[in-house]
Amino acid sequence: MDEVTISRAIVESYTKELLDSLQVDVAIAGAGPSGLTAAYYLANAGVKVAVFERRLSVGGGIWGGGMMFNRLVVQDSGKVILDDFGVRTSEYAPDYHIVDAVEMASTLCSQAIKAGTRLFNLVSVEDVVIRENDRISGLVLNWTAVEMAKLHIDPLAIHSRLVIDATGHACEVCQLVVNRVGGKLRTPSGAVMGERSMWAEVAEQRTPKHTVEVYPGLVVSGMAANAVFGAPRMGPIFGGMLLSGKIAADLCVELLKS
Ligand code: 48H
Repeated sequence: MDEVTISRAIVESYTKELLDSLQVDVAIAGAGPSGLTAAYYLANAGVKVAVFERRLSVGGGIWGGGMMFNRLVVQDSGKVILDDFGVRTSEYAPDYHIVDAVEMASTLCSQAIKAGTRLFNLVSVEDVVIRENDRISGLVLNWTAVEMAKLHIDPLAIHSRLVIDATGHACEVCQLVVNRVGGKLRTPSGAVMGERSMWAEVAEQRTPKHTVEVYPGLVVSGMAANAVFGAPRMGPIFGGMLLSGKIAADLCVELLKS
């Protein structure tokens, strides 16, 4: 085996995929449960989709389950989506299904990629691309290593017809729109309203409802949707994250038609 051939194979293959992702239909910031679910359904619908994930591992808050007990709970509506992915669940009580967090994280990731998602880990979204009509038209990216080392190195940008903010509690893309673009979000206050304390029942109802186009060209999903609209957190029940990812995908498919 020749080391240079191994290196060439890796560099060429990665670069080809990155080049092919400089213009996509949908760019997703964050590869947690909502981002991966959105990517899976988008890719299955034939949409060109790329996910950019800051961390080395994808799956966001799935892996650790509740307080490091690596199990999660989903409702019937979330189970339907896990069935689509081929993730096994076991019924604990009516409308409460237990899922192995490690199986869920690995399967969501594997299925999203097999469906055609381009997934770039170790890449952080540090800004948005904005156009005259104040439309979000892409993402500004840098290596996470650059971000961590605080190196003074300029980023690169990709263009997309739509962006999904699936960055979880921090709702980083929406924060960028408010703080850097000076944009008014489609929330009652126009700003990021901030996440509230835990109330699983209400939070789970609100996540799908808040999965909307929150700014022209920008859809918000998952925990970010609750954070942006001032809704409570829900703890380790993940049906809302999965449903939100699917709703975000369906919404993008509709928006791409216009
Ligand atoms: C690139 C980024 C950036 C960035 C962040 O936190 P996540 O798992 O998000 P969701 O919304 O899919 O799921 C939320 C869920 O995991 C959760 O935290 C719940 C249900 N909490 C309830 C509670 O009560 O606490 O994933 C977001 C991903 C992470 O992997 C981040 O590393 C990544 O987004 N990310 N990636 N550029 N600027 N910011």
